[in-house]
Amino acid sequence: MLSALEKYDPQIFELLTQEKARQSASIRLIPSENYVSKAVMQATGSCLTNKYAEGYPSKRYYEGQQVTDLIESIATQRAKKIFHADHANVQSYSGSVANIAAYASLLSPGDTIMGLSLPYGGHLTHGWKVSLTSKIYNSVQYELNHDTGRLDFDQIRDLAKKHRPKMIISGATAYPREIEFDKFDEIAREVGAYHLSDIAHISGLVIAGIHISPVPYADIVSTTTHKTLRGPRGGMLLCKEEHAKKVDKAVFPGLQGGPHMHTITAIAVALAEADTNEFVEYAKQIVKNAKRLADKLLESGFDLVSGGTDNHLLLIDLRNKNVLGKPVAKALDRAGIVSNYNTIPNDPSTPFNPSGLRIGTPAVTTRGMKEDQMDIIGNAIKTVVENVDNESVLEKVRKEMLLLCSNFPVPDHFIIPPKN
Ligand code: DSN
Repeated sequence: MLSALEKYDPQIFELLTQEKARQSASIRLIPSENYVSKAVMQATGSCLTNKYAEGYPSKRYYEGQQVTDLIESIATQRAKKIFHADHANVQSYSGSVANIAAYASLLSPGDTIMGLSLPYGGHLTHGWKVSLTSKIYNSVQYELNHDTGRLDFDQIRDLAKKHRPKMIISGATAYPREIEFDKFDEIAREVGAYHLSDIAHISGLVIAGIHISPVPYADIVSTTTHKTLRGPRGGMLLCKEEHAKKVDKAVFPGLQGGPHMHTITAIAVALAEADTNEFVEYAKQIVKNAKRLADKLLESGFDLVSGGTDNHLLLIDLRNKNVLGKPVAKALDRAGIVSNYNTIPNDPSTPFNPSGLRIGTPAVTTRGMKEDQMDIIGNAIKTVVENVDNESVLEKVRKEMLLLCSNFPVPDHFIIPPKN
């Protein structure tokens, strides 16, 4: 029987089928991507996409909120419980919007913010020069230590004392080590700054207790919901009670109109899934897999920024391989391994053709892969890096990856048992 989509729009149906096949037949190592459960997918594609709900539960500007109020309240309660937060706002459309809302809630235009520079692993919205955040606010950027590839708290403290930012941002998009949120907080208190912590990448690890949580320290915590947290694409803010009203006002009506209720519904489901022992085991395996992949790559002569990983991602410094990140990422893609090229600290090359490659293990771990499979993937990466222009070798690797994928099918069907 033809599905409605197949019947109505065969062209889009065909493209979706191709994308599903691509996701199934490739080893997806982009550390910010994952596969959601059937329950999350179902909630995302639900009738809640039809509903406007401007406002907050019991204070809406449209009628017909009998169900939406309940769903948003459940999502908020679950977020508060799982992160041990005073307050949660689940309406942000994305992590970027969540960060801008966090600024808007506590800062005025022209105030100084201080975040990790993008080429060192910070996010665009942490004040990088092409982002609106550096135009609205005066942006000061800290870097990683060039020798260790790690956060350098002496440098961060010196910069904070010099520039007296009103807000310091901790968190990153390409940092393989544990982030000492307590140290950030100490510096923020020293200079009288607010502390925003962006845990988009690691929120699933924080929930599972395998990365320190910033919630006890930071004034506001932002996260996306689709990376290690394994929910739909969305954003979320957590904060101390004293900032709750300001945060809510900044999200709506400050920045957004109607919240995406289908996404909020799916966030609620993802949070229930994350509140299980299965999820904790999953998160632990993500880190075990990343560490094993790191060991395998080090053994094969690769340089890793900071020498390894504590979390879900690795940053390969390709300079000793005499090849840049972009041709490697493209060759890997042809060989069935999907990654992204990335800058490394103090990169001698350009951001559009940098010296590094960023890989991570959340998606392959969802497929059920473990340490033995990381060895296979590590060997495949080595072969590809040494044969970037050799199409027959890449084709051989692609077949090996296809076999690996067929042994670990996409968890189209994975169901996390609900907690009783
Ligand atoms: N694009 C996200 C990532 O890949 O880390 C950050 O926004």
